[in-house]
Amino acid sequence: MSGAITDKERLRRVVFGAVYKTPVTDMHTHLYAPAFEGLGLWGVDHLLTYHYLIAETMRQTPLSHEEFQSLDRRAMAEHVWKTLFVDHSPYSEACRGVLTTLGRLGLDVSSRDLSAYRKWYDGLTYRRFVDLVFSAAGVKTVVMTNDPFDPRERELWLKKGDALTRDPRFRPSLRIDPLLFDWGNQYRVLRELGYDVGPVFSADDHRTVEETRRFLIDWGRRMDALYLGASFPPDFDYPSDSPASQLLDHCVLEACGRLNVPFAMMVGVRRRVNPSLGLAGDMVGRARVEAVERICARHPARRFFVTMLSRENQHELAVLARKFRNLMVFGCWWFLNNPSLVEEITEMRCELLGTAFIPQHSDARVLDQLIYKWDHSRRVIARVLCRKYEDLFDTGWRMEPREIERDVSDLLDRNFWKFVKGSI
Ligand code: FIX
Ligand code: ZN
Repeated sequence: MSGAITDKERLRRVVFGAVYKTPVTDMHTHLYAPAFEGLGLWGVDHLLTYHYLIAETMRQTPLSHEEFQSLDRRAMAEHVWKTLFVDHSPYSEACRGVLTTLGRLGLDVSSRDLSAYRKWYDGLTYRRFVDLVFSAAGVKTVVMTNDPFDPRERELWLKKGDALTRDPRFRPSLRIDPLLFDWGNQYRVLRELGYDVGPVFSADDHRTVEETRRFLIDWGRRMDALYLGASFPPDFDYPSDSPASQLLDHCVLEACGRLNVPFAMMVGVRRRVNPSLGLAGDMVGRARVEAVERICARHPARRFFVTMLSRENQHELAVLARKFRNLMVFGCWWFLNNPSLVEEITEMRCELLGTAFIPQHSDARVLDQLIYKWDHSRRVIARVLCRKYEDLFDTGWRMEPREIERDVSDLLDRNFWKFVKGSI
């Protein structure tokens, strides 16, 4: 091989270069395109009031949850800043992320001057900031989490339609947790939208089944959704008599087939174990990998993106992916998105799955976060891949840079698109 890499120093440079320069497709975020009129969050005050930081602040502040929640956004941000950054060292992942982001935006992190950071954003528009952040983060596409059960978002889709999907950097997904887990309330939304469904979901109620399928297909098409998705509690079982299991079998997976899109399962979240914390009140629990196994086995023609929230589920999930080619493992989700766990999980996935997985998504809620979430993840992924390629090098195998670049492009971008399209 003429251009083969013949020393480990060059090998490491090629690996880090490939990981840092490959444009990313970020397959799960809570970001919004500029057309979503103010739903998109950005700026240092939203960075500081990210729910991860609220959870950490509530462990160190004398304020009650209620007192903290009564503050306005600026006051909340100032309180988080004082509590987590001034009164204590900000070495938690979410704190460090704020500083990585500010530094990468060119701000003097050592100044600790929050008012100067705020001032820097003056005069910027969200639209202009999107250009800046996508370039700084090396992200080419993000997938949004689009929820037709959110009244504000539903109204925008009904009013603006495909005007919401014109920015190719923001691609929609159709999120359906409320349908699966709150039918008793959410069936009314479907009725308001003209779908003739009943107050109780039953597979024997053929009208409700048909109309629910029609709703999913209509909204999947309206959004041009790349996938349908939902999160699941640790005790989710499949198949079962639960409405969620019945809806999957009779409506959701049918709709995915008609739309020819995957279904994304995010498994292992226990919602609002501490309701007073709001979004920060969710918890992790070890889930049943057997439920994922059975849904992949029973629906071989369907494709499933799966991420699990519990560290204890990661090895089982990676082994399961060796059994089912219609299962694509993705991301180090939420409480796993910390360098020590990203490293452990990514190394295990490389050893079990080679290049056939998607190592990360950002789950960003604030646009600026794309910068740190991908900076921190690239650093770890590059470190792990270096070890894997060095081990390979020690066998006598020799690689060209283009082969490493190919592998990294698969991991950070192409595996997602090939799985969406059904070509792997
Ligand atoms: O279900 C989800 O999409 C979770 O990612 C969110 O509920 C969670 O709040 C989050 O943003 C975690 O990073
Ligand atoms: Zn999410």
